[in-house]
Amino acid sequence: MVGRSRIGVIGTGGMGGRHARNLAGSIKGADLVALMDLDHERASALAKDCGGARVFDDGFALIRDPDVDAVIIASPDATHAELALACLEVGKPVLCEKPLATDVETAAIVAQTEAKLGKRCIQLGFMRVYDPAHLAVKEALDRSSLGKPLMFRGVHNNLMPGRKRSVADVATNSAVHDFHSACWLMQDDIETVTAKHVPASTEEPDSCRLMLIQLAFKNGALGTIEVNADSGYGYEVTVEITGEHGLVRSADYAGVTAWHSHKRSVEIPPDWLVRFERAYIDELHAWVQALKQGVVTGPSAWDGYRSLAVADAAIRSIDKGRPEPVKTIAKPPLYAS
Ligand code: ISE
Repeated sequence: MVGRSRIGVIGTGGMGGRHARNLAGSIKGADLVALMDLDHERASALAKDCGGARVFDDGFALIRDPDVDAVIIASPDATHAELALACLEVGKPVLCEKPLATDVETAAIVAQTEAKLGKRCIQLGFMRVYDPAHLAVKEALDRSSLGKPLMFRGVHNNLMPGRKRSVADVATNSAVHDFHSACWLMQDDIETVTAKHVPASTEEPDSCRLMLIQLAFKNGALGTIEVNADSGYGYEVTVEITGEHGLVRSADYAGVTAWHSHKRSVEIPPDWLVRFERAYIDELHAWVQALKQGVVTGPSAWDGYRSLAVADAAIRSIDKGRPEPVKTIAKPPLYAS
């Protein structure tokens, strides 16, 4: 793709709206040319805000449109896989928000379909790999002064008052970020998962307020991940890696510290859009630059599938009350590197 890339965004809620505004604002080399949402009014208002993109009522029509070069999928989770498959069908590059699918079997179909094409089209929206705080941890690990990584700790605190969440939703919609971060930073796959949860209410045992997940990596390293569906105070994501010679922890959110009425307070973000504001811009900039080179370089459909395979093991572990193996298909050669 040589000239400016013409991007269509499917889904104009929080995430899709952010991608659209970023595209229309600070991303060089690309233009927002199309938007799709079942909420036509919301999509039209966003199009007006973003300089007049065309508005579609059908995501598949947007994907097939000859004046759309590449697609961002930011619609509800359950639509991601079929829309990604439609992009593969017409060979259009796609930045697909996580999760790749809402179940591991469907995610496998998407990854295998792309693998059969023999060319990467899909990038997954695991934006933490573009987050300065996570990158600083990665760089510290790459300097290898810490020695061999032995333990991963992830804390993922959401703030979603009043939103009832199930075990499957927390595992496939939220924890997939942490599973991907763990594999990315530890440079290894997860072999076994032991998960437990605190229900949001005792009358609904499948509801999930908090999930605690223990990981056993293939190389013998360990991990723990806490996912809190509603922290009650704010939105925070931290990672910490223990190595043979020390440990590295991600820096806290660099918010404002305020002194007032005999108190000192530090700003804590309300959600991921604020906490990862920089990461979303850098993710989109990197994706667009790769489009111009005719390649896809960020997290892959295999990363999306693998994180759902871990989520599936966590769901089975909670259901059966025991450690569960991570079951995956054979890794296609397309994802070998
Ligand atoms: C949301 O969809 C995201 O992707 C956020 O990054 C994550 O923190 C949140 O739990 C998800 O619901």
